[in-house]
Amino acid sequence: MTDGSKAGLGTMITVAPTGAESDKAAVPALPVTLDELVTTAKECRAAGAAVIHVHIRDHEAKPTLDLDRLKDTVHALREATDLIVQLSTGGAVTDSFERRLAVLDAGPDACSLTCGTVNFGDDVFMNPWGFMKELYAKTQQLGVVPEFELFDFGHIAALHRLLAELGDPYGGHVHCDLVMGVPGGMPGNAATLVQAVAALPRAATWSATGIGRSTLPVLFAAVAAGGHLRVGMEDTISYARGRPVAGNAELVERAAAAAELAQRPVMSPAEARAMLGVPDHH
Ligand code: KMH
Ligand code: ZN
Repeated sequence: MTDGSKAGLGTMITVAPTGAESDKAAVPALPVTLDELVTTAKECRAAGAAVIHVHIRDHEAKPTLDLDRLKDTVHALREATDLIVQLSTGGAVTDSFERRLAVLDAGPDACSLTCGTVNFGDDVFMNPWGFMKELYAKTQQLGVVPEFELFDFGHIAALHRLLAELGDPYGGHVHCDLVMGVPGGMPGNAATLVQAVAALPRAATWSATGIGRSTLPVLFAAVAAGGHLRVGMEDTISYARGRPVAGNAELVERAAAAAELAQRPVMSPAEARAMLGVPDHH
């Protein structure tokens, strides 16, 4: 079981505003330009987010890992907000390992690090052991704080192995994100969440996100179990049955309201930095 010693502080909300899967044409509210991303980031900060998990798009709104664009994005988000900037190293399922490793050269505060391969709808999200190890070692060398993305129970076993072989992350603290309800990964429900949390490294903190229809069950289960929250249009584009998400901020507002009701109100970015061991680059 996690010891929960840092979980009592409040609720850290991460917003994942864009992702690599939705099409701008089909989802007009999706932030895809740098301006749209910065505007979303400011709105989500005001609504209670402390961390932003970033995927970027090119001039045609297609997913890209272009290094110059990533650097500009990190810079612009730091200028406009005090959010912790977490770049995705998952990218899109079509991105090469080389490009995904190079994401860290953009100098983010933090990055995602998925702890194993998983079926991803009709695709496969590839994260073999050798790649995981290389990516983790690079986070340690460059001083980027990883968030361990766990889509399935085998990923939790791989995380234990990674920590045993390569030691603590930069910043000295293990923070995990349970990504639940991906077709091919663990289901998004309360019983699965409780089992997954019980299997995490002892001193780890954790957040959870439920994809699509599992968004609300996972959100409420995570709040009840003392976890942190990730929300955003990367993970769901429906606010309610038949009602598309109007913007990321309303998803953050809903998560913040749930945290407030549970009497674990949202953490500021500064509080989240202290919990995660993320230095302030401002
Ligand atoms: N887009 C998914 C294939 C991450 O950001 O690290 C991978 C993903 C995970 O979104
Ligand atoms: Zn992502």
